[in-house]
Amino acid sequence: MEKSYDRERLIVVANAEPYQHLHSEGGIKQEKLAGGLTTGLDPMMKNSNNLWIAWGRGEADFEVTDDESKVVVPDDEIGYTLKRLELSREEINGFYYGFSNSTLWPICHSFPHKANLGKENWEVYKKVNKRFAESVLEELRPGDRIWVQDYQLALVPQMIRQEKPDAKIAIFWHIPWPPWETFGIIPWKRELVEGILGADFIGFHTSWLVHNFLDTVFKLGGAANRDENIARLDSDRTVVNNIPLGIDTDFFQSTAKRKEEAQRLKENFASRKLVLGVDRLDYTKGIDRRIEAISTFFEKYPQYKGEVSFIERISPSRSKVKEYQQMREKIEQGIAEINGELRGEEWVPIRYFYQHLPQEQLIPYYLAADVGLLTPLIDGMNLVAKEYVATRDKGMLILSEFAGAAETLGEAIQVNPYNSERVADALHEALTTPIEDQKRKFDKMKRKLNQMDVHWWRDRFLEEWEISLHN
Ligand code: GDG
Repeated sequence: MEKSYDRERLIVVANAEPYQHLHSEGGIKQEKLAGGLTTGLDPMMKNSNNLWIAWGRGEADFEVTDDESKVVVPDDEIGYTLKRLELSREEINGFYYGFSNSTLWPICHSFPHKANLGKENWEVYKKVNKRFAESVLEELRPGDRIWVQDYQLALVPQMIRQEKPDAKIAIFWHIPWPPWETFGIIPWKRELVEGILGADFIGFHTSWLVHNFLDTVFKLGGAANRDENIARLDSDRTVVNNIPLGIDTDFFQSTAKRKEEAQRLKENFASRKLVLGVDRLDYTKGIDRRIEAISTFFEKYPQYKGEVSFIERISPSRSKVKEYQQMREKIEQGIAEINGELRGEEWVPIRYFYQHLPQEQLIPYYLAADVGLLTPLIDGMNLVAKEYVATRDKGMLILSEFAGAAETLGEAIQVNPYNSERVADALHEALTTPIEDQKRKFDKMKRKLNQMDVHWWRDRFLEEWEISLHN
């Protein structure tokens, strides 16, 4: 049965764009950007008259847009419209590197000591949120649904609501929502929560994040109904729900042609077993702790020397920020120490790659690895964990209990990423689990991932949003 929202135009508003345009030898080329948010939303935007509004940051982005800053993407299939906003250097520094990534990111991931609480960045954040809101208002037609994405745009729902009280607005928050005593540190906490509550409907990945958000509303003096998941501050009621982002399982399961590449990879590593970590460079991903755990593992279980190799694929991120450069150095030093101490003639304990790969090129790595080791200190979801499982029929997943994905992937070996002894034991357990048990666990996890894939997520979000409008 066709639902009313099938006919309505979807306007996604996100900081990140799904495609960027770059100069290449053969002219301007379009490149798909892989990040958690863009890989999740791109499939649901295709084949429609939908609109995505985002910051255009590719070097040739504005050479391909029309006089309304729009371009149709992707250029090789039926696409949708991408409208780009150009940000000045001052806006990029204050809004993106500043308030978004140096204030909200550390606070929401419960690293308050890393947060910059300077007022200047907050002022720029407000200004840029206003530009996004105005860009939506320019486009808005009756019946449109405005779906705001993530922490960079927290004020946009309320800014649109003030101009268009009847607009249909929702927001999905892709990163954690911290406990009150952490969120409360932000001097502009009330403005931020009021901004978000301009939406009719808010989605988080997990139930505990919904709980934290409702608690924040309550502590700010608002009404938070925990049975019906309803929040109200100085606003109309907003429904809050957990709808975990899924992946495009069909894409990850159509991997037959990648099996040969996976085989070649395996042969290159001169190891009986491979353990894989894939992360964006970030302190939340717990990469340095993982390196420590690998060292503990070889100390405690020396029988695996020469037998097991770790592959650490790190994708560059925020590389202009000094702290991220230092983090990279520390990780590389840790890896060099372990390799220097333990490596054999052919065998290398840790193979490290600092490079971003297009998503389809990650598949041979997923296929080649006997164990997936994803141990973020905290993560809204962690899509890589889901992708690793979806690609394979058997194997073992070791997953941080502080990743949102742990709420769905209960059959993974769940670990405290700070406890290197526990991670080392989990590795031993994973490497000795009989194939039949592995298959059983993977079968259960895959069933859930197939059922709760990215299309389910989109439909579920739109349905729940629709219901929230009528209650
Ligand atoms: C944020 C939250 C939340 C492609 N090539 C590489 C690579 N990709 C793709 C992966 C995956 C995505 O990027 C990474 O997603 P994650 O969820 O693992 O992590 P974040 O980028 O931190 O995403 C996160 C997500 O938003 C969605 O809501 O799950 O909690 O932090 O699809 O296939 N990833 C890496 N290297 C590559 O070369 N690491």
